[in-house]
Amino acid sequence: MPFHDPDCLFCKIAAGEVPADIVYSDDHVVAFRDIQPVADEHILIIPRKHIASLSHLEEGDLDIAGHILSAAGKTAEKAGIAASGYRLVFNTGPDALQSVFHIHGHLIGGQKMGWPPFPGTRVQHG
Ligand code: DGP
Repeated sequence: MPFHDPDCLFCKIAAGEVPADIVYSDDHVVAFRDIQPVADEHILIIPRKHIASLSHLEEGDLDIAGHILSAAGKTAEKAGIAASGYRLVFNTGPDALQSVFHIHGHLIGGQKMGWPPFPGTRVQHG
């Protein structure tokens, strides 16, 4: 898989080819506001390297995973939600409704949230 996939929307955002409301960026990641926010604050954190999903992370990408997690706190700080709290969600695969196949953590906050995060009854196992 090449570092930059010319057909990938989030690769284009990382390269500055598609505009986005960028909150934080460094050599490894870019964090920008989601175009369809589900919370008062909703920011996507992506690696600059094209990786389709969490399931496609390889041993050699572990530093990238660390950079994404490390950027979450810095991004939350910049967005002013570090103290009030936030979630970092990685929709992965069809059940989770992943729609863009370039790893992205949804950093959501700016309001009180519920748990569990989905409506309906919890499935009982065992
Ligand atoms: P997911 O469904 O987990 O793959 O999330 C993809 C998110 O990407 C979704 O919440 C909407 C967001 N999104 C899609 N296209 C764009 C875009 O062009 N710009 C921005 N900022 N966000 C986008």
